[in-house]
Amino acid sequence: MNGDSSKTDSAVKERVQTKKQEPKRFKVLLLNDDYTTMEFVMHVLETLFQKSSAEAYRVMMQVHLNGSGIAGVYPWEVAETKVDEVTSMARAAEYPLRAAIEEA
Ligand code: TYC
Repeated sequence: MNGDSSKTDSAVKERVQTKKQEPKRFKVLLLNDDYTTMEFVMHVLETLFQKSSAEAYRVMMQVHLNGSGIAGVYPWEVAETKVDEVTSMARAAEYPLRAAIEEA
């Protein structure tokens, strides 16, 4: 072995990031309205957010009673896609259901 390899090793180590940056996460919120049916909101939660029927009911009631509720938490691009999917599913069924994104 020669002394040069330890120099190389430390040169590499100096560039290693010691503090890991956690990727930001975003809440997809469903918003309450007076026209979308409870059944449709549960259907959205079960199909787009992989909720069990019990969990879908719980989230739907949270939205109905408090104005908004968390459908899921995702990286930014996934959250954006979920909002688009909620919007197009709602429009196709002619409901005014809306979703929003908030930093988690
Ligand atoms: N408030 C609606 C009703 O009484 C139900 C509802 C729940 C609508 C959740 C939207 O995100 C929503 N039919």
